[in-house]
Amino acid sequence: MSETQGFRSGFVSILGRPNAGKSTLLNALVGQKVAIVADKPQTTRATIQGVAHWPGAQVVFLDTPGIHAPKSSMNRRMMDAVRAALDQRDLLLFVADATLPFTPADEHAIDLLRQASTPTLLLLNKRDLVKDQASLLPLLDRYRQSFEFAEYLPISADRGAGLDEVRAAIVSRMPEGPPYYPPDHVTDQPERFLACELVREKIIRETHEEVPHSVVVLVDHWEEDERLTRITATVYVERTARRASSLARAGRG
Ligand SMILES: Nc1nc2c(ncn2[C@@H]2O[C@H](COP(=O)(O)OP(=O)(O)OP(=O)(O)O)[C@@H](O)[C@H]2O)c(=O)[nH]1
Ligand SMILES: [Mg+2]
Repeated sequence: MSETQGFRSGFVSILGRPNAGKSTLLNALVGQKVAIVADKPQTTRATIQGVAHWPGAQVVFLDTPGIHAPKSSMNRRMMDAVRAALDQRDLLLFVADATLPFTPADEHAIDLLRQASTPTLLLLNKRDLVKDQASLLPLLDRYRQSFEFAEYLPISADRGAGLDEVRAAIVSRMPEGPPYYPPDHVTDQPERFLACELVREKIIRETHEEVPHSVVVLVDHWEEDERLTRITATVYVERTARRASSLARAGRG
């Protein structure tokens, strides 16, 4: 009997419209924060890998930018990243916001699923914000009319509600195979990128209007001693009048 017999492993992409809660779900499934989260659309700009190590299974998740009609070159790059995340996946998770009605923009997002022909779970997120859970049924039906999902699960990624069912639905669809990564591998993001992302998250959360979308954060200095990691980063915004510098300090361990 081989060592990996019965072990399951596979690749799963998390897709959906901006602000649906994809990155929140990634963090919840992986069990730690690998992607930044904010209540503004287009928080995630590139695909972010997060690896979940569960008993008997390893799942390599890819979080993606929200599906939207691209208007700028950055938006086009974001949509290229979404399309790339559809390739060679064992399963897709389509995250939708339970508090919003079904619109043509949802139909447009689902068009991408049609091109992929990969089994897809519909995860109707933010169910904690819906007082009357029965009202979710017509919305689920509307999604069902548009596309034949493999399963329909109302969840709250934020609160962890319904995630046991999600994990079970994912694992049951992973092929048998050995783990792809060692147990301590959680993300492919370099520490420096994560530091920049955490600064960007705070800026997105604290600013409004055009600022959140024009922010770029770059690390200038990275200094580690036994107790502390000192990180100096510069925050760039599109207009020079808004240029600012920030010093972020993070404790280690
Ligand atoms: N009430 C509630 N809020 C949630 C839930 N899941 C996510 N949110 C909030 O929804 C907002 C968007 O969450 P994100 O995880 O950044 O959404 P996203 O789909 O990754 O967004 P983009 O990266 O911009 O496409 C944040 O304010 C989250 O805290 C949930 O289950 N319940
Ligand atoms: Mg995101």
